[in-house]
Amino acid sequence: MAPGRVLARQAAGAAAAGRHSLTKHTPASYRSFASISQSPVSPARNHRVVVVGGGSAGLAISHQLLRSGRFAQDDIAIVDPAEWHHYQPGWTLVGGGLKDKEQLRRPLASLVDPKLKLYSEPVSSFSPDDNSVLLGNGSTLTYDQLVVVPGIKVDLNSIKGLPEAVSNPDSNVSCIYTYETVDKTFKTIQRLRGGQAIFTQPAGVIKCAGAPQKIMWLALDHWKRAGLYQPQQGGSSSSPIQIAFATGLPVMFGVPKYSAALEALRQARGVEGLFSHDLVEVDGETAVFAGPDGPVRRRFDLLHVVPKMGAHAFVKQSPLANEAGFVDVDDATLRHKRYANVWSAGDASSLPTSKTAAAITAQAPVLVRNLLRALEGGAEPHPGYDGYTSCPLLTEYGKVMLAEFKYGGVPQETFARFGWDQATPRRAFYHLKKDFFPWVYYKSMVKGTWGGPKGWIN
Ligand code: UQ1
Repeated sequence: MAPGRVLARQAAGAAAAGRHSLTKHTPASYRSFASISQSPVSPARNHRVVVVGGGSAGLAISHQLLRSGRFAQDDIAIVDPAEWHHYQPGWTLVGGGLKDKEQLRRPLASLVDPKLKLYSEPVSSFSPDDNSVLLGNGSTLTYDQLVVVPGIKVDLNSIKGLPEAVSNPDSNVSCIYTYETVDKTFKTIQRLRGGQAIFTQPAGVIKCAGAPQKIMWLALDHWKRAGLYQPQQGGSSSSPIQIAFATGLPVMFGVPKYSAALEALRQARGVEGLFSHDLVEVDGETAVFAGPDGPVRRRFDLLHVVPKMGAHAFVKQSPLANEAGFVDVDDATLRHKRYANVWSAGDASSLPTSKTAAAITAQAPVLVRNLLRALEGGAEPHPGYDGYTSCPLLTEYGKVMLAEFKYGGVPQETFARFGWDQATPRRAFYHLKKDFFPWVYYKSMVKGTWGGPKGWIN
């Protein structure tokens, strides 16, 4: 997961934050400026590095590049139309009533060093053969090196009936994956007094693959404390609330070690598992799934939906994309497989690992090192990324299972040195997730000085 991708542009407002000129030129006004400078077409602005995306990856990478000391004013540009940058890993905590969503966002412009040039514009298209990027206002940027990190799109429209259901304040349907809908989740959890609760996870790639069940574990704990949930004993269902986890996957989690621990929790806590059930429609108070043997309809009293996600159209339709629409980079060097001066990381990339901010702490230094080598004369990139990613899985209020792993689903646990098995949920990990990570993120990670499990860098 990575924050900062609310691409719907809002009024300029706080984005100005004093340091950058975010004045937007319409194509027409741009042409009139161009004609004053007697140029028939919009002049291209050249930057040594153009970074597309001001999310976790974009900010960490641009500031790490800047801190190398090898760049002058405006050598590096960031392109992102978003007014706000969001700490999205905190949205599960908002859904569980532990944080306010407003606390987790900052004006994007306030996070961008004044030595970087911020273009508050969407990208229209990439022309990697010409080393150029066309912006939504009709202007063109050219570059020596391009970093493509715009994240992925959370697609509420991928589920029939979902946009209407989540935006209806009276329905008990919500989603922690968008800023607009994240705070509805806790309201629905608080007002449910009985009946069937269903939490879904789609088939296909999503960011933070653990979040769909994190919110379920918090809800379960909330209802348990309120006396509304008891695990079913021997098939009896005296519990006022019943809980089902309906996932498009055949298992609880993609990494066998943590999947086994989560499956044991599911059984011990009496949660019904609907595996290989992919939500396709919300029809009033009925959820419709593509099940293993055909359509399955289940009535619900509360529904938490995780919709499908995928590449932004401007990436998918570009020469940079692979078949699935992700930026087609080498798994270890993060360099594009066909364009030697193009790089990617984070959610938009093809890297076959779980999409999280933790992954970016390991990816960014590798990308930066290799890009700097390329700028200096093309030494072969270093295959330094091993797929590290992490999912701090909230299993109840006060406990987190800190899943950490690399390519191949192989555990790589930072706290093994204390003799801890990280499949066991712990209070210390809860405080890392709830207090330390949000703090270090804005204090350090977006400024390019946080290396995740490696601690402070630069
Ligand atoms: C991390 O650095 C980080 O970013 C601030 C997270 O937040 C989203 C994480 O979830 C994790 C696991 C890390 C990795 C750092 C350590 C110390 C394990």
